[in-house]
Amino acid sequence: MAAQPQPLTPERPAKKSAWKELAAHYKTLSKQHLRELFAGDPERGQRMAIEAVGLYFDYSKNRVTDETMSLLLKLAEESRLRERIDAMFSGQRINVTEKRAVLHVALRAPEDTTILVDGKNVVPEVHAVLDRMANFSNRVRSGEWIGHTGKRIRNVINIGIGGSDLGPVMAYEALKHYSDRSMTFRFVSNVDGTDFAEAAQGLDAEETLFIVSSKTFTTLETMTNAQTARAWSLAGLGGDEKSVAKHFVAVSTNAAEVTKFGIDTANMFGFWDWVGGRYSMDSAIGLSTMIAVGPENFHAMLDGFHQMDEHFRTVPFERNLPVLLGLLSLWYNDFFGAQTVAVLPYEQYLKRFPAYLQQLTMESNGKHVTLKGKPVKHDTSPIYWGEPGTNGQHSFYQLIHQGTRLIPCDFIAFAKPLNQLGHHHDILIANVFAQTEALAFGKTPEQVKAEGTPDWLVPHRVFEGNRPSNTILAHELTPDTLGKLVALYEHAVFTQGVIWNIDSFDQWGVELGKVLAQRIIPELESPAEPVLNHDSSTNTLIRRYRKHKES
Ligand code: G6Q
Repeated sequence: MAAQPQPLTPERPAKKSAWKELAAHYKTLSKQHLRELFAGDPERGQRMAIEAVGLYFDYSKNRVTDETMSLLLKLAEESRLRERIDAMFSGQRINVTEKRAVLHVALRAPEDTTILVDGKNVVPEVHAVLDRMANFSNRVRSGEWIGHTGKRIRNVINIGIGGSDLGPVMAYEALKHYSDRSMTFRFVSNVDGTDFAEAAQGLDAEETLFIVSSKTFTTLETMTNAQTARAWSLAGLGGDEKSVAKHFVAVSTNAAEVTKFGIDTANMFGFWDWVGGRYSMDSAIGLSTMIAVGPENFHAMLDGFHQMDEHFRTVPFERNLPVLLGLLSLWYNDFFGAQTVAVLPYEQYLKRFPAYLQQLTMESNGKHVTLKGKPVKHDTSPIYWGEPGTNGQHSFYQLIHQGTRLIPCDFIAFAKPLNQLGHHHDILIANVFAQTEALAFGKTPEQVKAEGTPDWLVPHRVFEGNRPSNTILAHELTPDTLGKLVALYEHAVFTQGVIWNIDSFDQWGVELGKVLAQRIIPELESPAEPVLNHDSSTNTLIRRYRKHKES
């Protein structure tokens, strides 16, 4: 058996000197209020902000000093982050438990780049697939690709789950402004039949194309939905099996299973085992995105990704956006004990961005053992959550402002609106700035009293402040900016994974889910009463469900 690959940083993070220094530093720093930090440092708002690849990143409203930042950067150095970045970009098998290279960066590498996996340059293959995708997308968009009965395709339904769904949905919603409005795009992920039923609702099978997106092409939910789609499509097309070739295409790494399903491999768009599901929205998994916005916009998005990749790969850590974003969130997670991070895009088109980030961050860094398989002695990924502003302000922001938990927030905003309506945008952006200001500085009892508030009400109206946030400000939500934003978080996740010394690229917890239900399905469906060997709770629930089914 091949020897287990040796991690590059065998040491536990907590044993690093920077970690110990940060722990000591936390004791004094945590007593300081952002009000004092700003008052004592008039340049703070300018100094603790950087602009790179078109993103302005203001981290001054974090509970950090220059000393904190240099200790965090020292931690990155001691974790040999630079070496690990180089290892990823050069195609080393840094996904140690699956013994795979991790090369989503190759998906957006320009054509003349060389990235070797087992001695073979993978970039030409990437571009070959992109060219095929562009050709296909153009044919669908122009009406040249026609359905079985000669009608043009007006509806596209992507069937996939997890990484084969969240990226496509998020990107479609994010780039809707750039999409072909004469076409309808829908996404089916859940095995709950309602998802398919609602997606197909009102659509004409003659005008509907299904993209079955599954890296493995064995995922229970996707295969169940794909079979249902096949039956639905056939029913609407007079049952002619030949129609499948015109109404189904596949995105997968598994040609054998695609063929078994009845999709011609000529209509299959491939990718590679070095692309993780949650890192695949810019691979062929993005086919629905490309059909929606066109190849040119898709390439602009790839270019945005690539600009951030190059920034991450080459720029010194103290000016490196993903490194800083990753370190700041680690600071709260591991030293302040913060459990969560709120991602708050003030951009309606980014409404699915928090859901997308939940998978990216938590599936990557929700790990309990180190690269060597030893239990970690520190917290790994925080819980990511969020909603677009200003909606969240009228619900959960109460807890962020006045609750008992520390919730670091990432505010994301764009200077230029995509839909200029009256002065909506000034109001929107005023809210971003007001929120971060209020979170940082709060409102003292003296200020509340000065407003004429009766004494008994004062405590209720006090805002402690000292609640940290980042502000990411970009010019406009374009395909290129979207690529940069996604790559920003991808590499922030990478930075954290390196410091935590975990494998950010496997997902054994998800694999378990893929097999768990298989045992119970026949017990729910068998006509004869099954012999059940679960615990007493599960056995009772199964029997109760069977009774309901009969009634
Ligand atoms: C992502 C995960 C997971 C995966 C889905 C779908 O990193 O591995 O979310 O994307 O389980 O898998 P398939 O694409 O193989 O259907």
